[in-house]
Amino acid sequence: MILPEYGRTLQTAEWSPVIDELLEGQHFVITTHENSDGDGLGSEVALAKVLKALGKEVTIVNPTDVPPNYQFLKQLYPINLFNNKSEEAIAELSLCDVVILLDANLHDRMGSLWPHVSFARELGSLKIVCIDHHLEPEDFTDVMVCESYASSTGELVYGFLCALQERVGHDIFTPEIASALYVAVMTDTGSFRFPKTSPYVYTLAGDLVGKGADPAELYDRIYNSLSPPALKLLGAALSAISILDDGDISWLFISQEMLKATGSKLFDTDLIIRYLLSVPSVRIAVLIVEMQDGRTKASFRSRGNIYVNKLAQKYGGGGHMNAAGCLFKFSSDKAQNVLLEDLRAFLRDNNESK
Ligand SMILES: [Mn+2]
Repeated sequence: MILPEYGRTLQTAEWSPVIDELLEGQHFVITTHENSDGDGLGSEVALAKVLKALGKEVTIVNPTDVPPNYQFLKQLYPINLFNNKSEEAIAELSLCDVVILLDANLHDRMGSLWPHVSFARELGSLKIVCIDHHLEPEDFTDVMVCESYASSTGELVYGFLCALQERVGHDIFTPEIASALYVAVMTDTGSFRFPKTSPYVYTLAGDLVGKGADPAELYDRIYNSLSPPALKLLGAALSAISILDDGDISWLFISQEMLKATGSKLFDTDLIIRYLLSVPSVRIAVLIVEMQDGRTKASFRSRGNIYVNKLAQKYGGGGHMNAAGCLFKFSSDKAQNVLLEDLRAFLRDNNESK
């Protein structure tokens, strides 16, 4: 199996199509995937501030709300929540020249926003630009930069801003832009320790600190931010983890009942998955969450050369080699049965192809 290209950086010329679109457009909507994370949000804020400073109209509109530990990013740039009734957001979409999708490469990752984007595009000259680092991009945009070697979308946006800076001929980084990008890169590299943390990532992180990002403060805001209910959920979740198949699989199911009993929310489950890989023998970690609307969310993590995005794809999801996820449109009982069986077959296949 071929590993993703590692540590490459895009040449300035390779950014030209994106630079052209962004310098030409006047009215922008920036968005990211549902259940946004630090990479999507930090990248959005950084890019919005740069475009704004270049005299553009820029609105960030997301399909789901900002998690509590990233709310401080709203002080750097307003982040709007889209809901279908929001006339203002719909008007915004129909007015804009360019929609920029960050940290996602499938149209349905835009959630409730997509029907409006697609409608506005049919009506007028709306362009879609995408910057992302997930595997297997879908062909639905006008300009797509999707580089799976990159640790984060933030890493790509940083490279883009360096190229843009050359084109416009003046410094475009401010301490706030550096901070937003630092958040993006820090969170998607698991604080600079995941496999794609190349020498270049450390260099760019150093540059961002030099430009005014404060690593201690940003780390503290994001990671020391558990609410008491989230801490209770973590306790309940840790004792519910099962280690299966001689230590190959770690498995955790979080029910609505667990969320209710601890007073926690869906986004409080995001911090839990990292504990599932903390047992060295584990090759695949699975977190299954029963959602309020009857659907089931599954997240996968893996160690080494196991492409969990392939597993997620089977159910319409996607992601990276070592981190992926999907959404089942049916109950958690059924999802667990289907998944465990498929997962065992998947691991067997992986053993054979080794
Ligand atoms: Mn990302």
